[in-house]
Amino acid sequence: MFAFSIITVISLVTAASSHPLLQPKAPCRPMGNGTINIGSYQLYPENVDFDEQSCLLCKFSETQSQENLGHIGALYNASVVVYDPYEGSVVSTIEFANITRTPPFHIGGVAWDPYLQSRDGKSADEITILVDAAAAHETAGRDISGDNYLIRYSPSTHSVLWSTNLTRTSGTRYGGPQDIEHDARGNIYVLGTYPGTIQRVSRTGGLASEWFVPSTKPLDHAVVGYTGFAAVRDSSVLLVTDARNRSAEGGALYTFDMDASRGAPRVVPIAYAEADQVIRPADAIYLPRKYGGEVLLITEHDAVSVVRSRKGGGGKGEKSPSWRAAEFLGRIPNPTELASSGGLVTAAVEIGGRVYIVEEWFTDPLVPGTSAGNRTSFPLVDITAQLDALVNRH
Ligand SMILES: *[C@@H]1O[C@H](CO)[C@@H](O)[C@H](O)[C@H]1NC(C)=O
Ligand SMILES: *[C@@H]1O[C@H](CO)[C@@H](O)[C@H](O)[C@H]1NC(C)=O
Ligand SMILES: *[C@@H]1O[C@H](CO)[C@@H](O)[C@H](O)[C@H]1NC(C)=O
Ligand SMILES: *[C@@H]1O[C@H](CO)[C@@H](O)[C@H](O)[C@H]1NC(C)=O
Ligand SMILES: *[C@@H]1O[C@H](CO)[C@@H](O)[C@H](O)[C@H]1NC(C)=O
Ligand SMILES: CC(=O)N[C@H]1CO[C@H](CO)[C@@H](O)[C@@H]1O
Repeated sequence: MFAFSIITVISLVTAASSHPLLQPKAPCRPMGNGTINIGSYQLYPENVDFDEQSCLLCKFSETQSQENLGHIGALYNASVVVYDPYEGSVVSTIEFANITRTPPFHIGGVAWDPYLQSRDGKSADEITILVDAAAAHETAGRDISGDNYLIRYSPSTHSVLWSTNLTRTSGTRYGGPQDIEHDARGNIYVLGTYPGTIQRVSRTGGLASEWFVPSTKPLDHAVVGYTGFAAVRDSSVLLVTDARNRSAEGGALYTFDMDASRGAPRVVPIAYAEADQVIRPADAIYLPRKYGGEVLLITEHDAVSVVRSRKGGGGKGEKSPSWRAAEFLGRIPNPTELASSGGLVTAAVEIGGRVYIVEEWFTDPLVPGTSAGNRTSFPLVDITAQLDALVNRH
């Protein structure tokens, strides 16, 4: 498992939202079908988020990392590209002084906060950005040196609202933050992969608290644990994938209750139609809005696994899926032509009713003197038809 990073998820709204103010001004226009090719030199996207307020895509870019041992001080191109999927054009690129193209930094995730109340009749729009030290992802957690930061950014004023140093809380005990989520109460959650931790930060910034850290002493950070998380909109359910399954090959799925003062994982048993099936979480996970938080996409680099929450056990009138148990619906493979060129599936995103997978190339040689390889076009592959077929077949 090398150099994977991130993934973030942010666009789910249940049909019967209890927060009318949180609804977008108007639903984003439906997208036409087919792959979207984003023309942007050295974009190397890791993480994509669709902003329902502006209907723009916040595209996160980070350098692919060089695998050359002994050359870990590789160059980085950590920026956030704002992309208009309807016009098919890059709107702007957000760069951060002393972070963009500055070792050791990656940008580990970008997430639009879906819970901001509108102020003065104007919709508020803020995004949370995770800046992480690259070494952890290049060494599968053996080297967790370097600082990690959370940045709160306002796209409307083009300014950094605050930033906080996550390493002040984690120290040298655990590392590899790579995903962000928000809850309705104004908390930001940061997932760490080595060996699987969750920090919590207030929407107004300040020092991160340790919301979940395994009780194992000493902690072994040379272990690949949590890979991605996804919060069910308007619910306290936070889904977390783990690369480990202590009883079998493959990974595991957990829920956490975001109303709790401390996080506690609870296994989500998954029913498989065939005995040898298992999820293999490798990167981001995603709950497409069109399925109301009931269908989860788990990216596995060579494919996307699709699982669904089983009905029942939700209590409180079951407004949102409980995720107390799940069923495996199937797997959508990465298209062969992309897989054979080295493309790996790292994230998924819904835009205007269609669902896409994000392709990353981790092993392209760097263009000398810059932070990334020479690609100029990056596909978002439309998997809507395959996904609908899997969901409707079962
Ligand atoms: C995609 O769009 C084309 C042209 O609008 C249409 O003919 C085709 O049926 C669509 N395919 C799917 C799978 O929606
Ligand atoms: C960036 O780093 C340089 C050199 O350390 C420093 O002088 C400058 O103030 C920093 N800029 C910001 C925006 O932090
Ligand atoms: C961030 O926190 C770490 C751990 O406390 C510390 O070593 C580092 O200097 C801090 N970074 C900055 C810029 O203060
Ligand atoms: C690990 O996999 C086995 C077999 O597929 C399954 O029964 C078990 O629930 C899984 N454990 C976790 C924690 O998901
Ligand atoms: C891009 O890089 C690859 C691998 O280094 C190389 O084979 C290819 O010719 C390059 N393409 C361009 C347009 O420079
Ligand atoms: C997406 C992005 O930020 N691309 C930039 C990466 O950095 C190079 C300079 O090294 C720019 O030319 C790219 O536009």
